[in-house]
Amino acid sequence: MDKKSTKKDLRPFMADFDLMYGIMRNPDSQLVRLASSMRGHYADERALEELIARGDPVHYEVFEKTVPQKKGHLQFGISKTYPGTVGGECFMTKGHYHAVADTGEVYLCLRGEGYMLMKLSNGDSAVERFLPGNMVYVPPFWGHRSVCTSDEPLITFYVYPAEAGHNYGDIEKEGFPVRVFKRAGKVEIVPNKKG
Ligand code: PAN
Ligand code: ZN
Repeated sequence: MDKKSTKKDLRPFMADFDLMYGIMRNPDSQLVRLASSMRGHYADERALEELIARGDPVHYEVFEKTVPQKKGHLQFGISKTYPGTVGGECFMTKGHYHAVADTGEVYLCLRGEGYMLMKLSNGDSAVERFLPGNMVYVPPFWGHRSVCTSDEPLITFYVYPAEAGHNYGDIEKEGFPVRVFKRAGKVEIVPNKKG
């Protein structure tokens, strides 16, 4: 390959997806969040500690191609949230606002089911359903968290402005206005006492 067409120069490139399984075959990075990285996020802290003691399972993974974190570029990847519950509460991502707050994001659901919980810092909130083929539009300024309610991983493909960054802000303390539980196969969305 010509030296000028290396990845470093960010020439056009290709990411290879298996849409059937929702896999990116050639990611540059993989982020893994275990139960032990989720302290403070679930309602039942004791159930989380028990889960950590029983083997600290993976809650979600994020696979990305590396692009410059600069205005003009687009960051994209696959987010994979595993099935499971913590005291009945469905496995979920931590959730964040974007550090550059006026940047949106799209999430296209490829496999599995769940919800995108969203909120504004003024107290407004929204919930959208993830089903294969559903695309959730997260407008600028909205904090967002994915929740898996299926018995298989919730897999989404996302794209956002590469300069956006992450701001975990009030989310660790406040959570989102609702929590998603699954008990005896039944999904329930309930108000969050903390949120
Ligand atoms: C995604 C998320 C990813 C993990 O890439 O970062 O799903 O979620 P947390 O960052 O909340 O742990 C995204 O929304 N980026 O903006
Ligand atoms: Zn985001």
